[in-house]
Amino acid sequence: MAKNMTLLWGSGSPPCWRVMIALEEKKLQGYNSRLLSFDREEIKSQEVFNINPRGQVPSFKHGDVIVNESYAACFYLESQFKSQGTKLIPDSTEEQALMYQRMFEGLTFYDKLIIFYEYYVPEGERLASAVKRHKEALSTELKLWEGYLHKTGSGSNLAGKSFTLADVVIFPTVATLFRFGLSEKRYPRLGEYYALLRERPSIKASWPPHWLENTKGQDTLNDGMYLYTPVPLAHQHDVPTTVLKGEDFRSGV
Ligand SMILES: N[C@@H](CCC(=O)N[C@@H](CS)C(=O)NCC(=O)O)C(=O)O
Repeated sequence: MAKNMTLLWGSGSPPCWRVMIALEEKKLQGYNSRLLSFDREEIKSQEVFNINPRGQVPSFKHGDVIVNESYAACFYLESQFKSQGTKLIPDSTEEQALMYQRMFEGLTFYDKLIIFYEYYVPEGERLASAVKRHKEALSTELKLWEGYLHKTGSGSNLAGKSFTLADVVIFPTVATLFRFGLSEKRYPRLGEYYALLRERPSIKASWPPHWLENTKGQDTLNDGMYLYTPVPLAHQHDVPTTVLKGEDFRSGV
């Protein structure tokens, strides 16, 4: 039981999900889990600022130790609980090197999630040409990851045979893409990886609750460039809008 740990988190947030998977893998269930909505009153509340001066989630505390950045929290949990639960940093030189490489590439991958464009870019500043460029960049990025998974081989994890921190931090990005309609036909290796890992107990246990409530995702990336608009409360990552229409946006990523 991890009663001296507190995690403030939001449903469907990939950075929060990373920390939740790490906690599950390290057998740290029983932590004080606080699900917040992305409404200003909750996400910018004193409760969040007391832990995270950025007013963001994840906000994570272990005793008096605060580690908010999702990657930092995952590394911290692995190093503090090395011999507990799953060993998330492999011993083999090759696997370890590949794990670090993929983990940090994972940040670039996450940055390319065009589905959050509207969340981050105010209405008056959105440009059709920028969406097109972002879409192309995502497509190029996805091809890279298809290639990586092709190389590691069918049924393997991102850094090889073991489940590692690379999977902890990158799986939420992959799952988010499929939730938003990424085509398994177009990206079969990513589809296989997603299907394999979504059955993993740590991942099932931490599955975003609003995805469970509403099992149908969106076609954002599949049949057109429907962009994301934030809405209040727990369903914030799942509302389709058709703000930018036109031929440029009718093809999938
Ligand atoms: N670099 C941070 C990113 C955290 C982050 O962007 N959190 C988002 C949720 S996915 C958030 O709290 N957004 C609300 C806001 O910034 O107001 C990490 O990896 O932990």
